[in-house]
Amino acid sequence: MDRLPFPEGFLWGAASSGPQTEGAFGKKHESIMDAWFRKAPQDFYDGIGPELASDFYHQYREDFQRMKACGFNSFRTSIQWTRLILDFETGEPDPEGVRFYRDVIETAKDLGIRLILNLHHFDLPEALLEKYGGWENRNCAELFALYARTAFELFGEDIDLWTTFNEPMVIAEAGYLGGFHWPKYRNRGKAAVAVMVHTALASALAVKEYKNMRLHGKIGTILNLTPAIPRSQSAEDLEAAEITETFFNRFFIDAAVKGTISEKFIGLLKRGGIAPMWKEEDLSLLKEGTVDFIGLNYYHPLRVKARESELECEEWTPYLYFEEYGKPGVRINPYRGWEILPECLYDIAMTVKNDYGNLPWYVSENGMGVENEARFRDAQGMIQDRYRIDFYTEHLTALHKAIEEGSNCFGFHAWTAMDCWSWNNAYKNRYGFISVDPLTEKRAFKASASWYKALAENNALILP
Ligand code: BGP
Repeated sequence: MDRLPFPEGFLWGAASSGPQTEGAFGKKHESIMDAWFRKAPQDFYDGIGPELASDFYHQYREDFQRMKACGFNSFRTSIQWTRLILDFETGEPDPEGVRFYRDVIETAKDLGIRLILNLHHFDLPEALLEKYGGWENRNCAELFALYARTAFELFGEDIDLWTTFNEPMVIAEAGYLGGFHWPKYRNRGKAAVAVMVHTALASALAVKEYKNMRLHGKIGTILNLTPAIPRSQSAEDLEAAEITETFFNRFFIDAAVKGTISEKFIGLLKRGGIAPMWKEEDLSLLKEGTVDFIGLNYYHPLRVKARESELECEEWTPYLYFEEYGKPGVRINPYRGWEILPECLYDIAMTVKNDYGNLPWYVSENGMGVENEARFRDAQGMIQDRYRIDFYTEHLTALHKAIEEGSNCFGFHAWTAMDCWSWNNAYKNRYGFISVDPLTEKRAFKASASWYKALAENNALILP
């Protein structure tokens, strides 16, 4: 048996988010996800929306006990802007939201679960989309900083790890390029760039607020670095991968860690005739708002190739320069359509070490979503999710290698603790250590729960 030890004090736990777990109970405002479901329920798998989610709003006390039983020493969730804030223009909090989050924080603390609080997980208030055009408008960055300040004032004494955004790239990509999240625009490259710039700025402004308040904790952001792998070593395919990296990966990590926008990114915009939509002053703000750490979500790589046919679209979009490449014969998770390639987690870890000053970082999401897990129930009714244990084992082995080689990783968070609602995929694919029946909201441990507990308690991966 091989024993792969992890650094002392390593964070073990899972991530989730407010909009995917709490349910809409008691919220005074709609997020864009709530509004999307109201306007187009047919977009959602099995017609299930975010109103109930996994009922964390009522069950969080028991849910934290369950997480403890999975060996968690930490957990990330997000505050919903639309729950905490009553008045978006002033940042005035809603007492009911304050009471809820205060109790969530206390409950986790009492059980010795370190809470990482995130401020934005795809859930912009619908009112700000309607009034300002959402993240396309710089004003939303200022309003986000007001909201962040309120959160720091309320909970800054109790929380020592904060993050500003989860996967801001997905906001631009899914909402303005790929058309699969609200507001469902396709190939609006210029708007996508505005969203990227303004979310990066919003994060920097929040970091700056936090640092000005001289609180005791640390603040970071959570990004998805989906490695771009070229189809071949031809100049054209290499360029396609380079552009994908520049646009989809490096923009946010450069902005958050170095406080810069790269020449390569600016060159790409120039090539598309897009004028930079930031002011000199914004570049200084990025510099003043660099993070203390980063969280990186990793699920799958993205294989790309040079375009083989011209893309027909009215506006500039980064998809003009590359297209996805489905390599035959690779391992795929068929339920999600995502390639399984654990060694990329090693590459990501080494990228942080080599290109970003070996900044402290952690794996903030990694996991495998599987459809219809009920078929894996054993005679006792427990879901035997061996595939999930194997998935994590392989990824943790790759991570361990990078840590051995000096990558400054301080934790691993699975996606996720309990099965949860996942945007338009709703409850299609299940990711949890704990199953949730979306009709009855009943919970049950899967086999992976006790496996994870042993992993966390040993602070080591034991390989058979
Ligand atoms: C990540 C998001 C999570 C979660 C996860 C799985 O990108 O940060 O919020 O949704 O993906 O997504 P899905 O359920 O769509 O497979």
